[in-house]
Amino acid sequence: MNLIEKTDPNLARLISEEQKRQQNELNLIASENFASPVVLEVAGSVLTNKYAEGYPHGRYYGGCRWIDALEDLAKERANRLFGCEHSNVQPHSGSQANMAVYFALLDVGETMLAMDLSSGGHLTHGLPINFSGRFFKVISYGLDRKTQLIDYDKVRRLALDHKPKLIVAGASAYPRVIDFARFREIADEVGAYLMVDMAHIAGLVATGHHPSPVPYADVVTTTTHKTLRGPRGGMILCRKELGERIDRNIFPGIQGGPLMHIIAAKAAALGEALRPEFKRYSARIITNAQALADELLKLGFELVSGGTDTHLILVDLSTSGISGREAEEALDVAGITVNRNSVPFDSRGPKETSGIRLGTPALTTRGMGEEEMRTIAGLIKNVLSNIKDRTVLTEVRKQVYELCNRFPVY
Ligand code: DSN
Repeated sequence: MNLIEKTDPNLARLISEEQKRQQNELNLIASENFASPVVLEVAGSVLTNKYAEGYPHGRYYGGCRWIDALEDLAKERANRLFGCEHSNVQPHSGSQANMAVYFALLDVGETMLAMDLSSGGHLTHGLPINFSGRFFKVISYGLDRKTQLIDYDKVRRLALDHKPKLIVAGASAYPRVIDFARFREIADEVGAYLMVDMAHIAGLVATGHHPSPVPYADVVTTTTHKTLRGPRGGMILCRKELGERIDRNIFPGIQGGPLMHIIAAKAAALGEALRPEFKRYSARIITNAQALADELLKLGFELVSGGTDTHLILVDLSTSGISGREAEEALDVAGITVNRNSVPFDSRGPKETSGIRLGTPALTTRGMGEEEMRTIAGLIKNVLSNIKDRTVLTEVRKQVYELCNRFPVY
């Protein structure tokens, strides 16, 4: 940091302010985490200087001998961690991982079946204004109104009616275990490929705390920075016979030069995830989420599906009189960072929403446990019962600051 301070104080100040924000606020964004100092160091290394278009031992640039070894290492660790035959560690993001898979398995205009965004899916699972919705014919499935779980019977009916070439499972706002075996059965019945986007749960899958999609899916995509706690980026895992098609659709299909500093940081994070400490961390993410959910329920909140099996909780504020946006903004003032989120069958639009999404990966990395989760549920209750009362918000802000002080991020 010293060098930046000397040479570019304006930029240094902005980074330092963000670092303070991360230390002094409670990060409950389900898709965020704190990468380890090693991952940060590797992501900031000289590897950023190297172009390496192509794949290990088949590059379009000279000087790639160490880069090749490094990408091989990342792939070998990904294969070992997830028990898969082939991995591609080059996707710059989860969206690009998904794009490459769609282009590998579908022609433009062909049909895919995926979960819609308002039920907990993702932009790249077929939102009409996303590339996925523009390039492909997308049929969407959602949740059962009563149980708020994936309506597998409806998925099957839609699959039988529309004969998709690809079925996509996986979500960005679904708190329960996903039944990948059931998805496989449905895909087999209609002769579809099955892709699982496990971005949110990758860390839990790595440690066996969520069933793995790898034995069931033709292709699995993920990001590397959520529960997996690596650098921002994406990754694709698949069976050997699909490997070449997938690789070609990342490069030269949709990407140019790989980000070698990020691929090295992925290798570092995958190495960390292979250690026993990560397994314990992963287990604590879930016990923390369940403690938070339990306390929120005791305090009278409604949770989508009544709780969680994972790192993620969806609080349904429909009957509380406040919207997701209002809740997000009041919590932000009090130093509690969350995101507004649609709830199943939401009557409000995506800018307003009727819910908030909470997740425990980041706070668990800080070392917080069930006791802190119960305290935080109380702070959330206090804020959301008094969203217009600045005195209450300021008082909660102080409590948040004190709690954060006890759990340094770095
Ligand atoms: N934006 C991510 C999330 O918050 O879940 C998904 O890409």
